[in-house]
Amino acid sequence: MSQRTLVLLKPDAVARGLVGEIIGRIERKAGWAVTALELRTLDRVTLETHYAEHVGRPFYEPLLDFMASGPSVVMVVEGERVIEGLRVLAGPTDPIVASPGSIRGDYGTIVRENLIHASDSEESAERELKIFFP
Ligand code: YYY
Ligand code: MG
Repeated sequence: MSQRTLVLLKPDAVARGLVGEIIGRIERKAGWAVTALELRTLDRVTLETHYAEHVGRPFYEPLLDFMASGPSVVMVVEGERVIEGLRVLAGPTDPIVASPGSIRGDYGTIVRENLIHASDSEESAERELKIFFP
């Protein structure tokens, strides 16, 4: 079942020079392909829309400040079961509990600076792709 998902390589991934490493890992999954890619500093309105489910949470404002702090890589990735697969490749939200071998588990320590966003369901992917690629 081929799907499309929205992937963000967050400002920490770009600042740390991990973009090539992370994209390489995505590309090496059989049949997955990056079909759109742009370096973009995300604006407040885009981030508020994207993270609407978290409004009011204690981490919300620092998260938006962090996500606007520098350029991100905004991507569409397509392929077999790519929505579920990218969540597995990214690992759980907290990089300390994310398994080694996952992107967050291999490169992260701080929850806010967890390197990558990937849509968490078909509904989220459809919603988020429209936000970033209207
Ligand atoms: O989908 P995912 O990115 O794994 O986590 P969410 O629970 O949707 O949270 C979005 C984003 O918010 C997370 O990637 C880091 C940040 N965050 C945080 O800074 N502190 C928390 N306690 C929870 C999430
Ligand atoms: Mg989420």
